[in-house]
Amino acid sequence: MHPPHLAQLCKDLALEFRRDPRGGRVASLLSAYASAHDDWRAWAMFESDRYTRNLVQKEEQFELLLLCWGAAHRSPIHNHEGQRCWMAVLEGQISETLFEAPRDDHALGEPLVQGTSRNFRPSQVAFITDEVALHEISAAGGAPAVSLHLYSRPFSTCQVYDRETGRIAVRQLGYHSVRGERAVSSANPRS
Ligand code: 2CO
Ligand code: FE2
Repeated sequence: MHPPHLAQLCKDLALEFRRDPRGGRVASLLSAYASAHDDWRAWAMFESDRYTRNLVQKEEQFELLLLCWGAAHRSPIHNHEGQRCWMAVLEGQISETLFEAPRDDHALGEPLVQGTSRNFRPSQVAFITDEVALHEISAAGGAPAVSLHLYSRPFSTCQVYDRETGRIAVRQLGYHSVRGERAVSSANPRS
């Protein structure tokens, strides 16, 4: 069973996407949850060698995940498959670095152009789409971190980019756990 406040958040998100498919109030719903509740702890699971993706809820309109980052864990530079991505920090600090997506074949073989970096603290919410940028996410401040990610709509693969050459690969996005249960076999992300 879902932890109660997390269950309520899922209901509120479903209602919000029915009201507004673009999710105008999603950031404030995530921030309000992050600042008031910690029942997500029951479903937070860490691994020593990579960040974990723990599924909270998947529906037609959205997918909600808990991501657990060890102090040294980092995502690859990646896109979001044309979907909207919100990220609320629950614990610790998360660093986000933006990169310009290579525009065409001319950019292949060239290093990616790095944009701004920003640290996010508990209850702060980041938002990104492919039109804005690619990003690289890591725990910051030398401590583990936990973040809540909302994708609309869900996606199960994404593109990852080599920083030096812009080379693109497809990455399968697996689950470390599903609704609090350790997934039997998972194509977990590796950085
Ligand atoms: N998009 C990455 C993932 O789902 C996490 S970085 O924040 O969007 O694994
Ligand atoms: Fe991401």
